[in-house]
Amino acid sequence: MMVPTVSAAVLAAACALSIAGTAVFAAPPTYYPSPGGLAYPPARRMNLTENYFGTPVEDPYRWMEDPFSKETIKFASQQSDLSLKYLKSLPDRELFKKSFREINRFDRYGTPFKKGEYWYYLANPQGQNAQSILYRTKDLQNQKPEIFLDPNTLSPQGVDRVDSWSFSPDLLKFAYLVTKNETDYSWVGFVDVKSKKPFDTYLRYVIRSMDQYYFRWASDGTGVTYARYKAPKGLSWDDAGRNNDLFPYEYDLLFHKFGTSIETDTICEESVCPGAPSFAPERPQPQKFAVVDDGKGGKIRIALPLKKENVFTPWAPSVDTPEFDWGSTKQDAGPFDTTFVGTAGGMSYYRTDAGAPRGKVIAIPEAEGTELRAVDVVPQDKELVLDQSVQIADGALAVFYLDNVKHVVRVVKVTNGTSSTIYEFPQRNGAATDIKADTDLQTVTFKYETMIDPGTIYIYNLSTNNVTVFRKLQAPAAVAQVVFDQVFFNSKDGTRVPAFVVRPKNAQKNGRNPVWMYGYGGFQINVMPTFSAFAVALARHYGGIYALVNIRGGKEYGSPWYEGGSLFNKQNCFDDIISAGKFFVKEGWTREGLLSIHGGSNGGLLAGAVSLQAPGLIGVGLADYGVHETLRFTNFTFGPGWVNDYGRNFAGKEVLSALKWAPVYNVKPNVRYPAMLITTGDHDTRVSPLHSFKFAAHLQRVSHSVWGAKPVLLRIRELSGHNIFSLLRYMDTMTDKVTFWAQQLRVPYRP
Ligand SMILES: *[C@@H]1O[C@H](CO)[C@@H](O)[C@H](O)[C@H]1NC(C)=O
Ligand SMILES: *[C@@H]1O[C@H](CO)[C@@H](O)[C@H](O)[C@H]1NC(C)=O
Ligand SMILES: *[C@@H]1O[C@H](CO)[C@@H](O)[C@H](O)[C@H]1NC(C)=O
Ligand SMILES: *[C@@H]1O[C@H](CO)[C@@H](O)[C@H](O)[C@H]1NC(C)=O
Ligand SMILES: *[C@@H]1O[C@H](CO)[C@@H](O)[C@H](O)[C@H]1NC(C)=O
Ligand SMILES: CC(=O)N[C@H]1CO[C@H](CO)[C@@H](O)[C@@H]1O
Repeated sequence: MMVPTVSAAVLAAACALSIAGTAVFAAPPTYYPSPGGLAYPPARRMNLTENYFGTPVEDPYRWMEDPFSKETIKFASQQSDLSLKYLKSLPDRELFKKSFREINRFDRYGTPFKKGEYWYYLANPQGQNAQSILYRTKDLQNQKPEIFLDPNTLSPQGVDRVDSWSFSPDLLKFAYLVTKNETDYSWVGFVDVKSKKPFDTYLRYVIRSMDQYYFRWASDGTGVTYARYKAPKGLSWDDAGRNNDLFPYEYDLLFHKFGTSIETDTICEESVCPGAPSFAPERPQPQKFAVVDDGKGGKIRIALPLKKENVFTPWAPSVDTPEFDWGSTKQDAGPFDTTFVGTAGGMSYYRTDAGAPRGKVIAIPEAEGTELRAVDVVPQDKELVLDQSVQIADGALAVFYLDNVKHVVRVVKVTNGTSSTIYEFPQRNGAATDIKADTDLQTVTFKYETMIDPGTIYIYNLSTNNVTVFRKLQAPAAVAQVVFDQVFFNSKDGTRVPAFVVRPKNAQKNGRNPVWMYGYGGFQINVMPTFSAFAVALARHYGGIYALVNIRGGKEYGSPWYEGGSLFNKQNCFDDIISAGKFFVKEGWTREGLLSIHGGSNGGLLAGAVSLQAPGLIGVGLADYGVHETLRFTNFTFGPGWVNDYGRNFAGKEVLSALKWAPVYNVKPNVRYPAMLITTGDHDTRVSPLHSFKFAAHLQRVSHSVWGAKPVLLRIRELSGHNIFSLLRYMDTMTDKVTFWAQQLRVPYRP
């Protein structure tokens, strides 16, 4: 969940922007019929021009920002009918879908963890369930564990995924949090651990997080404290999420007493919330600061984040739909990214970038006072980037480094303020995922996978100082026909950028291979080489090359990699992936026009912007749930939390910088743009569908000014939002994309 960083005063300033009416209204383009007989629904243009710091900017489709207007609803439903009809008519759709399902047919497991006498873990037998099932067993070797909770029974199409959970301190009760129709609204249910029977009621409109900041058991066992969004106006619970009015910073902390109705849940005060955190989220926190070595002989003062328990995302995306974890669990990027690791021996450990662009672990005494002196316990490495760290015992941490975007896993012993490596995991060609540490057992469990190996789950045990294998996932047979590789190329400004590549073993450098590029590039999120059944299927059925490009904006090479791809440097993200495309052409793998770009959310913006900037190079743009309206984004749902990446729309230089690449404001007449499939969901509470609506309307309009324009489809998925966690729905949406892609690039299906 993105934490907003903009204060109310700042938002008010943003709203003071005036609407001027003086700019020249663009002449309507020449009228050519739409491609393939596609009759785009008409979209009214308003005469509306806004003046941003002296630059007039037209916004003719402003009316689409109102999700409740009849006009918007009609526009959306006509676009939806048009795109669905088109996509359903594509050949090979059923063939691909069937085969993709087969390629996904292998037993999936999450990493195990222990609570009381049971081990718990997720599994999706043969990948045939929409959602993984939570099993438990007293003996990990037992091949016939009992089902503890089956999310597939919770909603008709298995859309609703159990997202996180929490055991009561006495381990007798279990609460699980479910994302509702892929939105950011959740509900919570309760289970009696012993009998596995549900009890009490369901909580609604709950914030999608169960860390102790938002969810806590009453110490006397009588109820729970939880964070609840204001219910959206005019919508029933069943419809919640179908609008723009989820304001992530407007919520209450409530106490729910077991045995009572949620209608009587009370807003939390110290007196009514037994065992609740001693703070309510909206009240000011006692802020602690630490003084950290800046690495150059000086000191920096940093704010410390709240101490959170070893929070993990139990339903790790790598179990089911790796491509769709669009930064949902990452906190907003501050000037120095600092995260809590653990507490031991009177010290607290934090991972930070302060004074260490590649990251380090610092220790701070557990003392009173607000300005505490930190010591570096795991200093910055000369080359590797310290991605994350977890505590496994009083004096032991597991440290996950990045070596050119591949994980190096080490265990370090910490004594008297310094550390030494006691164990290094032998593999270093992939990604460590689904990491869980347990300081009682003194273990860390993780999965180690690559793009063509679904991975093996390991349990590292401090007392043996070695790993044992919990499960090895069996790769589908089709992986025998592909190779996995990493390449490096230079971007426009000379920066060396890596890309992971999955390609058919027999691919020749004959310029005839279609290339599918994927990127994200933002919010300090690293794109790791996790298993991709899709990359395998693409190679198998279309001879396609899948390239996961580690463009700037993530932290693949530490904090400078993020700074180099955000705010005034955002254009570097686009240049990086365009340079990747040129590299694949130059190397002889493909040719101009046979390349495509795909991304979601911030990566949807990438796909949109790059399709506009490199129309000859890119043949198809696939922009999912994208942020295309990067001038007015702070006005909608989670937008205020994104200003570190896109700029603040009340700050002159930042607006003028964003204006150069903002997709909605850069569609030009007389350009033959790539074929575009713009996907959004009617329940996207994170990035409102209006971003995609406006972008599609602009593209469809200018396509009438170009002879031979390519199709522009706006696909609006139903009961769908930003959190796609159902394996079956993931397969559906990838089938839409790949069949459109193949038709547009004229790539035949190979049975
Ligand atoms: C947000 O919406 C309000 C109401 O439509 C408008 O007055 C304001 O200018 C918008 N603010 C921004 C930053 O777009
Ligand atoms: C657009 O609005 C402005 C200001 O109200 C007006 O001067 C102009 O004539 C209008 N243009 C069109 C094409 O209606
Ligand atoms: C711990 O480190 C401090 C400072 O470096 C040193 O003075 C002290 O002797 C050390 N203690 C032990 C037990 O090594
Ligand atoms: C860790 O190793 C010790 C010593 O072999 C063993 O007793 C313990 O059960 C192991 N822990 C786990 C979680 O496997
Ligand atoms: C550690 O475990 C691995 C795999 O279980 C095994 O191959 C290796 O020999 C072990 N190493 C030691 C030092 O025991
Ligand atoms: C398809 C699906 O699962 N839809 C669900 C959306 O959310 C409502 C309210 O939770 C459920 O009733 C629907 O089943």
